[in-house]
Amino acid sequence: MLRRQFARNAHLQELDAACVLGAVCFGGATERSHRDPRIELAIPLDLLEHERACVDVWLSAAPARVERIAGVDVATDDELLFGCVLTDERAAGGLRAAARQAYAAIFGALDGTQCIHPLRFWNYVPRINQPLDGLERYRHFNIGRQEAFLAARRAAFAGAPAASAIGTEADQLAIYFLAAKEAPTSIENPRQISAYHYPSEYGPRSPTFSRATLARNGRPTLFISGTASIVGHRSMHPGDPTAQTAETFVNLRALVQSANTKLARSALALEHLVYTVYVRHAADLALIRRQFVVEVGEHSAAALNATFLRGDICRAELLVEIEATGTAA
Ligand code: 3EB
Repeated sequence: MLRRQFARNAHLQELDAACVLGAVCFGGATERSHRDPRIELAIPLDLLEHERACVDVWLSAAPARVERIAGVDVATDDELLFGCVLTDERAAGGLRAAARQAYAAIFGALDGTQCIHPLRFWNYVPRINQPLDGLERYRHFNIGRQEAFLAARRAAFAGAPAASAIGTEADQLAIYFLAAKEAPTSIENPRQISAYHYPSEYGPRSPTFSRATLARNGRPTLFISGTASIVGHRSMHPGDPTAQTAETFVNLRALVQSANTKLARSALALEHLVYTVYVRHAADLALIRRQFVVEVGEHSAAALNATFLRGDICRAELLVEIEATGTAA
């Protein structure tokens, strides 16, 4: 379902272009060496390791078609759907309204397709940690997002899709997502309070996401949400990027274990997942990468394919956030 490529030596010739739903580029524009992606989106975050842009290519099993519904670009083969929406905050009337409108448009679009069940949302939020009217901008985003889920009668608590929310320096709120015909199974982490039940000290409305989802279309695919050094609801190891990375992996391991329990076999392994690592301070890269390699193995597919990006994380004390995706063996 996901192919990760480094653009300058992408070898996507063997891919059937008709089955490419979308391509997401990090670290600059690509050279379009991949063939005719259905939707192409550039996320304005700097790559910390590779000189070449990195491209995540989302594939379906059958030929896809592209549509634009209510301002939302979608590509679908009727089993799986990739979509994205960019929202100008000023035009929307603020970040909270931008989040609400973006999600309302997405749900409106999904309601008109065969793929009504969102699996995974990626949220790139301009200046996520800055204050706005006495409240952190991330918390405004959470209000608008939850309002949209509730207004659309979508699961905003148990059963919510997986997600991540990362800060950018861009002007637009960028959201992309995958949805499917089959509803996914949501997975929570026994070490963490569900984010949708966070106490109000983290904002008036809780974040709307599950810790992971397991999609059952074809071979099961696990989508692990952005995962950080949080135990219960508290941030752990402030100021220590190595310990935060290690704690994050205790959480990731717990999620992979839960997924394997649901699948009733050990089909998913940490060292075979595809990771994106968001690093708050570029100067911490070496320490975070060293611990990452300790966790996944130096010569693993995971170490080879991981992408390290400079990005802001939604609590000021968090120095690293890690997301992962993997298809069951
Ligand atoms: C956390 O566990 C860290 O608001 O969509 C991770 C994944 C986080 C998703 C979101 C936020 C989000 O609370 C932050």
